[in-house]
Amino acid sequence: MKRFPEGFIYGGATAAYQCEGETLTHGKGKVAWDDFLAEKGRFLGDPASDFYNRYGEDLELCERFGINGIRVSIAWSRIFPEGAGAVNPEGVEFYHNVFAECRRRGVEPFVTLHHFDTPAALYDDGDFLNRATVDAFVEYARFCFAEYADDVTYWFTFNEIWAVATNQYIEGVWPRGHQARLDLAFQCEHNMMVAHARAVNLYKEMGYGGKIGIVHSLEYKYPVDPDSFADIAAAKNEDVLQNQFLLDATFDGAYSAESLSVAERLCAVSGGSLVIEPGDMDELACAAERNDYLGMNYYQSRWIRAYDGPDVLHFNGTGEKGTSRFCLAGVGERVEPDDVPRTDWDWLIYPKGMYDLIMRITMQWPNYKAIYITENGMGYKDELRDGVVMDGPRIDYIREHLDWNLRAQEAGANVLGYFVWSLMDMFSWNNGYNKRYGLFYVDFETGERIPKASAYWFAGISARGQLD
Ligand code: BGP
Repeated sequence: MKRFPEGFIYGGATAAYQCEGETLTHGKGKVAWDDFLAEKGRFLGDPASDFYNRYGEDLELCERFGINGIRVSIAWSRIFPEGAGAVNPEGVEFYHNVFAECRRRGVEPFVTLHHFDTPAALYDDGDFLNRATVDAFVEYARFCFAEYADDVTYWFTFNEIWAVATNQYIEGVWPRGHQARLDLAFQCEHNMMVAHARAVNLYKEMGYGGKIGIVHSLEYKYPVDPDSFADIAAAKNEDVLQNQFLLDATFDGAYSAESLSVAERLCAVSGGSLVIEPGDMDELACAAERNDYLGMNYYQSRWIRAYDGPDVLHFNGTGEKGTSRFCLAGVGERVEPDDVPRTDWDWLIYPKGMYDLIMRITMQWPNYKAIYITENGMGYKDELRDGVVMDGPRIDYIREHLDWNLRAQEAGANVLGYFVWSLMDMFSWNNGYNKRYGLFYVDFETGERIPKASAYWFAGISARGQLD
């Protein structure tokens, strides 16, 4: 019998664009997704889960099911419709109301400032490749820190810089995406890390009493053949791209010689180079000891082998198992081992990878202070039959990850909470509405919420404080 520590957060995660709906109403400014999705014509960001109108119901469900923490993000363009300048008072008020309801229900809000939804005006000008977006982000952060100082104790600056970098500049599946531009991917990562550091430094220098950190999306990168130097090097390329470059910046405030040499080599593959502006490294260095925690999103790990061919990138956005390809010139090729199960979207189910990553962080960046697992969960084609959803595979997935999580805690890691992705079914960026993750089923026609079997199971874990 394994017990979670006192005060552990049994959370549910959401993100503004994926749950709120009301994408172009109540004074909200546009984001790039609005037109992009409309042009593609497969699905839209409306109605999502209609959280904008139903957050009261969702928080009531949290209270009833022992979910004592919720990840929400603030939609930047609800506050500043143009990204900067005029404020939309209705948007500001909305989040005050959400946070007040959280308090009433005893659900701690963990609030992210940016979850893939840069205001369109800034996105169109280059998103975070343009340093003007960095400046605008810091001003938006300044506004939120002051406005919600009494409402919010736990802040995160960004959700998953890696996802932005890969989807916009490597896989090219997000609005106006490019493919295989490793130089742009690294530049995006660096610039967003500077924005993070500036926001953290601002928060601490203003003397606010809460806590702040960042959410990274991490995957362990194993070489296919652990005895092959070429495979080890390929796995390291991906590791630097996704994990190490960002974690160095976060906790060392500097890039290690290894990360820099991989980054420079890979930028050169795309014909570019990494630009570090004067003052950037000072900001990073100053913020490195000021992070209060790391948010870690973990879904899967990867097996990589050496690869000499041209770029071959195919993203499985439809749930047709076995259609993914990720072979990147200069980096490596992802291979799916036969003995590792995968979801219909080719996501490898490998709970031990979470343990390996947590333990690596405790050893390589021992100043991490604390970790929250800010997302973990399973996308599944849930079916509502006779009013119930029996999502056994999701329960197994969460149980196994919680088990490895507890093993990491027993080995000395300081993990303070775990948020299931997702609290309720939501809109999925590349997959729309048939890839469901929620503890609560959402009927997207009516907005009705129905607790799945996993919600009852998770409530039991929370009530007993242990995994059985
Ligand atoms: C994470 C994102 C979430 C969510 C999740 C599931 O990377 O932070 O926003 O979307 O992945 O991804 P997907 O919906 O693509 O299956």
